[in-house]
Amino acid sequence: MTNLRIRLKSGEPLLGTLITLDSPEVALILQRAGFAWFFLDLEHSALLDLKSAQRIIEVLQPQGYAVIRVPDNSETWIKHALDTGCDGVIIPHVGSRADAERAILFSKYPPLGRRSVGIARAQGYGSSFQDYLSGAAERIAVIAQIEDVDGVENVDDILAVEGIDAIFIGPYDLSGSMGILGQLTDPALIENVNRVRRACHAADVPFGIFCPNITAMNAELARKTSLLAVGSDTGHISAGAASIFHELRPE
Ligand code: 3PY
Repeated sequence: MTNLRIRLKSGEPLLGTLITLDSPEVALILQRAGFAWFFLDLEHSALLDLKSAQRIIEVLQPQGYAVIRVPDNSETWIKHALDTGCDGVIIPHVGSRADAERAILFSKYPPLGRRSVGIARAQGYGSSFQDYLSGAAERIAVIAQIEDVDGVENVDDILAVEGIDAIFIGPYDLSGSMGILGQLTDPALIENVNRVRRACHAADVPFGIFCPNITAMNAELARKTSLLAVGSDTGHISAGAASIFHELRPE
């Protein structure tokens, strides 16, 4: 399968969803439903840890792309996450050039960064060690999440950092940082999202966004957005179950 970095560059939309449950089965069901990439949310889920994330990645690859959102932009989290063999990392709250440079420093092997060398699933537990080391720069996507006003203000500086493979908007946190938490249709939020979108297009860097629902996702698809995540595993289960009761017609 084409690696995630190359796939992102193709500009063809990639549809995914958030994974928050410690369940390879649920992830597999969502993959069979059609999702192509998976946003494993270690920033927020109390159920996912690196071990459960790796088990989920094992069932999703190679048919799908699995990306870990690390809890923070730290060397320890990023190197542990990448050693699971995921296809990329999402770094939350990238607000400045310095934040973007840190993410690259910790995600890329030398000479671009200083990721240290482990012997884990990513490296085939040693069996494909050299291949992984030489292919990692080409294969692993580093996705910077812009979800604060600072990130919007500094988007051009963030995009200028070599190694940033895509930008992904967190609309909820962005709305919170603007003082309009959860108001995702507010024109001021939409303008900030579009500002980042325009900067990504100008820099030829893939643009992505979290979509709370299918209406938002269709609107993004119409705009040819590259990287889309709609809803979450728990949300899909909940909506599926609720639809039974909405449509129930007792005699
Ligand atoms: C947000 O909307 O803030 C998110 O981080 C969702 O990915």
